[in-house]
Amino acid sequence: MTVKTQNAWNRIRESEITPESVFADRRRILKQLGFVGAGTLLSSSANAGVLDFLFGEGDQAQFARHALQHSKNLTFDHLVNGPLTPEDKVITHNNFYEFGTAKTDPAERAQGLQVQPWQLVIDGEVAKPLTLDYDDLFKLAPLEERIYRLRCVEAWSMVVPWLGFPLAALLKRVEPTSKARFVAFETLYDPEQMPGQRNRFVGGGIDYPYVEGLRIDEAMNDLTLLSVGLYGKTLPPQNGAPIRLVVPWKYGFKSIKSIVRIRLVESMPPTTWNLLASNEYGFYANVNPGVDHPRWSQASERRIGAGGLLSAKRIPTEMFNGYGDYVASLYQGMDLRRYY
Ligand SMILES: Nc1nc2c(c(=O)[nH]1)N[C@H]1C(S)=C(S)[C@@H](COP(=O)(O)O)O[C@H]1N2
Ligand SMILES: [Mo]
Repeated sequence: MTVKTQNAWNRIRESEITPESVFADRRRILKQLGFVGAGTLLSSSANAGVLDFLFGEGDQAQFARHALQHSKNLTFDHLVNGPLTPEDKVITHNNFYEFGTAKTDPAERAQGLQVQPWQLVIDGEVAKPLTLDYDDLFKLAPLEERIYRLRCVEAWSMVVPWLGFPLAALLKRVEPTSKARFVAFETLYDPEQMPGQRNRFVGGGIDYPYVEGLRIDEAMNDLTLLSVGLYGKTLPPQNGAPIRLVVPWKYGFKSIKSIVRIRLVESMPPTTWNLLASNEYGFYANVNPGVDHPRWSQASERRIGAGGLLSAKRIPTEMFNGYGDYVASLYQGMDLRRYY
């Protein structure tokens, strides 16, 4: 349920995160319509009503987030090299192509996402299939805060305090059969709510729904998290409300958002970015500074801090994003150049 609120973030929203070109364009339109003279501030209170009328900003109520009870899991903290990425950056610099391909699109366009009711189905090669409602998502296991690095294949990274529980806790409950060798994930398909699913250009050419997958041993690894929140509260839509995957040793595109189905399967499931460009994105997608993306190096990354992406410092990228102690054994004997 969305609730209209007027918090500080909402008030600074227009000037902070609207791309400069869009901002200038609105100004031009308003000027042509005779609403503002040169030098008039677009967001002045005198023009606010006109803005609401023209662009519906007044209806774009902020998605309501709730505080979540949790404990802190410090097990992996020693692997986090550097300060947290500030919350305002984590929730305004996003990849969620269902809402558009620009980094600011999800925060601007996803605020109305309906997450209640929600259904998450877990089925396939399991003894006890399960259907979860919205409230169930928060009761499956005790919620932990885990601070993880997130490394996007585009060579930027963040440090995020997620709230969630191990995917393994959910998988154990449905009792995978001996045939279950992979886990397939699927994002909500709802073109009415997701403009990128209505229009191929807006959605970056992806065939929706967005799908992802893990090998079962990767899925059962301690690090693999189902996240229902960040920074102490439920997830905002742009970060994958109400529930998303977080796999910190893999490129960010494996961490699929707004999940409606988890299916245990016998053979390797198709994955969205691999379907789109198999020479650029593999099934495994382990962070690996030694294997470059065909169009750019993966040797270093820009860590997004208080200044955002533009002032972000370049730092060396670590094998398995620094989580090798926990996951390198999963890939023993595998040629990671071939299985990228
Ligand atoms: N359904 C869906 N999940 C997605 C994406 C997407 O476009 N659609 N983008 C992925 C990519 S490329 C990254 S880097 C992360 C970004 O997560 P964040 O916006 O919470 O930082 O989400 C991943 N999950
Ligand atoms: Mo990404």
